[in-house]
Amino acid sequence: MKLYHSPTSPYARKVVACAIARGLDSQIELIPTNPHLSPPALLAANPLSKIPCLVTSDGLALFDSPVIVEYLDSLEGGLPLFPRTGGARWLALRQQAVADGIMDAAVGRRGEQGRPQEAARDEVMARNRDAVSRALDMLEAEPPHQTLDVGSISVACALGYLTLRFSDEPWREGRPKLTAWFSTFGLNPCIARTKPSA
Ligand SMILES: N[C@@H](CCC(=O)N[C@@H](CS)C(=O)NCC(=O)O)C(=O)O
Repeated sequence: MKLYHSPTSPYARKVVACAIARGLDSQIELIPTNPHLSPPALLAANPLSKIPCLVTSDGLALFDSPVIVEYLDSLEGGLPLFPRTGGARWLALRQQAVADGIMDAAVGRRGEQGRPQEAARDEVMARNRDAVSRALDMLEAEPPHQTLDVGSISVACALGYLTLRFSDEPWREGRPKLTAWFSTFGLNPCIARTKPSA
């Protein structure tokens, strides 16, 4: 399998972390990719020019990250990352959704950083900042379990991205439970081995 990838993309990190957690990472070749340059190989696989994009061993191109991690979960491997039934399943899926929402808002803000001020856009960026703050408060009220699943891995990747790109807006402030959760959860090899550096 081939994965169009960048080490600083939180979505790509989620995919690689899930692959490591399932013992599938050795089957995946990482293709370093800058999606903003729209490289032809990526466009041929994903017309949206976004990473991550996984090309399976059958040649099927899969995106976006929730689809890829569900595909990885369907392969023979270690423990399943999608709880099959019951409350644990919906909680894990909701955590993935909250984490992906944090990534969407934070990646959007990051893309706009350094551009000239413009009122309408600044308003959207402020909404993104507030959405992240509220989502973090939700996670503080109910942090994920230490169990490895798609929800906890996604949350860790979202927090890792905030740590990397928004060090001037420390998400840990006023969120002791989430901070403690992240410190312990971050010791898992799938999270420790995928930690991004600027
Ligand atoms: N919902 C997608 C989001 C992927 C995404 O936005 N990736 C960014 C990199 S962090 C990207 O490829 N951006 C390129 C672009 O927007 O043109 C997923 O979960 O995979």
